[in-house]
Amino acid sequence: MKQKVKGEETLLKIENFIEKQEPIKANDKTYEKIIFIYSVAIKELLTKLEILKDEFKIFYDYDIIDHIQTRIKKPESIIKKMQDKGYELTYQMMIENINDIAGIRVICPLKKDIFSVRNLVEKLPGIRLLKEKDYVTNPKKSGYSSYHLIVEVPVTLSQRIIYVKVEIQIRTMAMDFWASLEHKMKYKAKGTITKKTSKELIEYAKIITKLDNKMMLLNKEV
Ligand code: 0O2
Repeated sequence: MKQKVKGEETLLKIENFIEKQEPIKANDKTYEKIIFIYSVAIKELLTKLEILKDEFKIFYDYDIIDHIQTRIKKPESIIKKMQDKGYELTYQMMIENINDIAGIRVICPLKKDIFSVRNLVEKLPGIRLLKEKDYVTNPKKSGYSSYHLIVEVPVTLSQRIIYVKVEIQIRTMAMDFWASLEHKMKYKAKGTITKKTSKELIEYAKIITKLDNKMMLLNKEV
């Protein structure tokens, strides 16, 4: 199991910083401090991923990553997710259970690049891989396809190093096109899209999978 050396802590363990049962209040000082630490974790990881992207371009003349997006989950989305999962609305429960407060999305040209990026992330010094879900090999019922990693990133502050969870979603440009539109549609329809629309979306996800496979073969031929 993961061993922490002296001077390292997880975000949860910080005494006098987050009181165990303190309720979440978006925009209070505790919230601001926690989100600051998540945003530093994103910066640290983004830099490492951008270096990988540029290294492949310059050394191997290969675009392994097309682009990278980052986001911090909005307080209302955090609270909704916690309510949906039945968690008590405390900072402790938030940090312990919501793994995608800090999110990085890596968009790759080809499907095979997803697995290469996953392997490169696993080898990044200092980064600890906690959990992974391969929705590329096994897409979700909705048709959703992406590779998810939950990693811990060391955030170096003046007095200590804190390990912070970040979710990395790795997908192709085609998968990203589908997922972004599907997410918007579902959000706009407030989760009440018709069976017909759902079926169509699943059908289009299958087309995207075929397209990704064909593009990979074509690229190999070229
Ligand atoms: P948003 O707005 O993107 O933040 P975990 O607790 O980590 O084990 P979790 O987070 O409950 O698991 O579920 P999972 O399957 O890992 O998915 C988390 C995120 O994947 C979602 O975050 C979406 O970003 C994306 N996702 C999962 N399923 C779908 C889907 O069917 N369609 C689309 N478009 N995206 C999906 P949020 O919090 O739902 O949303």
